[in-house]
Amino acid sequence: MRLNHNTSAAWLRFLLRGQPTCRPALQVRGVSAVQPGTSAPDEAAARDPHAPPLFSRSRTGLFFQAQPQLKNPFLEDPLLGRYLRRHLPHQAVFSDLQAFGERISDEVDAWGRECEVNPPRLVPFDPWGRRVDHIVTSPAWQRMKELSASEGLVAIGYERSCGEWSRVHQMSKLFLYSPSSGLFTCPLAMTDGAAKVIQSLGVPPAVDSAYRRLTSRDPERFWTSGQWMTERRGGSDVAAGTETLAEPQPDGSYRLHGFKWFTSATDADMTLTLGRVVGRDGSIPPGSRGLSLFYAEVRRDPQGRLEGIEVQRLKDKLGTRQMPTAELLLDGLPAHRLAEEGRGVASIANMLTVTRIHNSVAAAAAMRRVVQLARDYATRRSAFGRRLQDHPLHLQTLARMEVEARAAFLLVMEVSRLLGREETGVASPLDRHLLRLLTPVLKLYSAKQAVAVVSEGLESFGGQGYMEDTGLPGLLRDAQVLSIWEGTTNVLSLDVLRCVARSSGLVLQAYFTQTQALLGHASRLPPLAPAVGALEGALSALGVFVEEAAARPPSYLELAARDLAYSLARIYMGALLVDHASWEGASPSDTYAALRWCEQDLCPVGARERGGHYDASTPTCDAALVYDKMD
Ligand code: MFK
Repeated sequence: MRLNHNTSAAWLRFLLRGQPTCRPALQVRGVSAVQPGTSAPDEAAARDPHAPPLFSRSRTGLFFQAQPQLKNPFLEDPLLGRYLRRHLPHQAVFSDLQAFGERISDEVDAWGRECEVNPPRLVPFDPWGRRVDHIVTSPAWQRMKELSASEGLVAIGYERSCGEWSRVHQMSKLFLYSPSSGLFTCPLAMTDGAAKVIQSLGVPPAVDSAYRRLTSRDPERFWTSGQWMTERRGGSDVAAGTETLAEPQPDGSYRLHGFKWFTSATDADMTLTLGRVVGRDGSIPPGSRGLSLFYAEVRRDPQGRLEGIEVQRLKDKLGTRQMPTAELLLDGLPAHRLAEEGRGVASIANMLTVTRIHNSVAAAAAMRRVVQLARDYATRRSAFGRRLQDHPLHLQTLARMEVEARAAFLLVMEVSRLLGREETGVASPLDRHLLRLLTPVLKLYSAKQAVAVVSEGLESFGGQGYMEDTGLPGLLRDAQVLSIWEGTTNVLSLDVLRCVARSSGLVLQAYFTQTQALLGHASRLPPLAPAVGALEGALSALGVFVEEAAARPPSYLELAARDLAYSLARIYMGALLVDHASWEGASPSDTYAALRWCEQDLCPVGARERGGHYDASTPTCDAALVYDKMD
């Protein structure tokens, strides 16, 4: 390529820009380029000329990089503040979040770190050879349980002191807590899910006391729950994967026999799990309709001993190491059936909704945390003669991360709002359809965003982002699980198709109606016009796809499922950003975020359809590509 004079002059100017021509680097006995903006220049300038040289055997140099500081995560999040000011302007909620944010930066974050460096371990035998299967957790993990109770991290959702906005209050609090929680948000998600299932079954007498414990603010009474769904045959295909058998007992209870392959937060006090009730004639009901829902207490005496459970081993995981995840042999575990026989999967549907929202809170919170730390670090770290915050390219990268974090946050709050409306009996049919559709969409999309944003965030700390003892790599390892548990991206994409089909398209109708409503006010505001235009275009492309899809074979829709879910996510997130920016209390940065978000391909399913990605020939071509052979 030949450069013309103007172009090469421009490149030359770029290359020379920022070179410290009029600001010579300090030269201290062989140590050059001490960066301004750090403590080193002043110290170096004040050095005694007779002092021993830097980096001699007794000295390690004067420069130490200032580390990123975690400040009160509530006060550091203007979007959360504005969102609450708009929708939930209760002083009590602000005070609660501010005080909790203070606690997180002052003490809780350090406990979370302790959970990471002092992970749980299994003690299978006592000194005299008796099997005890004791899961030893750190004192910090136990403090997290007390904190969760006293801060009402589950209770808020059930006390409902903010009415239909109570879930927004609860999820805001979890959003602040999650990255500092040492993964205690995992047992909280399952605890919340279990409470929700029990509540939706009318709180059967057998679990009344358990329900009150799960939703208690008293650390002495508070219980956590497990959610044992995964067996060796599989995690996604629960119907085919569940081999656990439930033997009816004369008193109406059951004994469970099976092998649970992935039981997270195994130190929980109780669990909900699935099994197949053995008939009088020894028959075992097959398939999804053969699954029933059971409640079991994990620790049945004050010493916390297990009955009918053997812990095979603790899992060796990429992340979430703070939390015990075990393989369990159920060998006659006493249990109660909670719902009608064969209604197991349908009965836990509420749990899936709640835990998937928690998963998304964790995803949005991980993004928010890494952006907060990265932007703080950019004020402390200098390179090439300037602070990182003064490098436009670095700032652009942080701004792109910020846009992703904002979009995810707004969708998390939207789905939490819908859940709150449903639970307080004020949800319209449109709200209920939206909740069903947006829950898997939110979960699958925010999890992917979290991995990408946290990975990008680590890069902004340079090599330090890769160092375990900074605590930063753990953010990435923990984010990676978010797209896997509680339904993988593809399983959730298929769930989107399923709820469209089961509602005869009503969930999509609700989606189009609500998205247009969100754009309504903004369409009159000129600064938002490009974003509104892009969203209207994307919505219309989506409409065309949906209309034509009705005549397509299931195989076509299955191939389109992931792109469809991504399109639903991007368009709805865009509409929420635009709606938020159109509120009179919004800031210019809210408008900027909406405009930036809407510059991407908002409807990938349209473009991919035009590219023939869902045609009948695609699986063959995909297989040929994936299994390409050496010539
Ligand atoms: C920080 C956050 C931490 C979060 C905690 C993480 C802890 C980790 C623990 C785990 O990972 S536990 C394992 C999680 N496993 C999954 O999420 C399983 C993924 N698989 C699915 O989601 C499958 O789609 C599912 C098992 C639900 C489907 O099974 P089936 O047997 O194909 O169910 P089917 O026949 O489609 O539906 C059965 C009933 O459930 C139907 O109701 P009806 O019988 O009344 O018609 C469905 O409508 C209903 N249903 C299914 N999925 C639903 C649902 N209802 C509402 N929402 C849903 N998502």
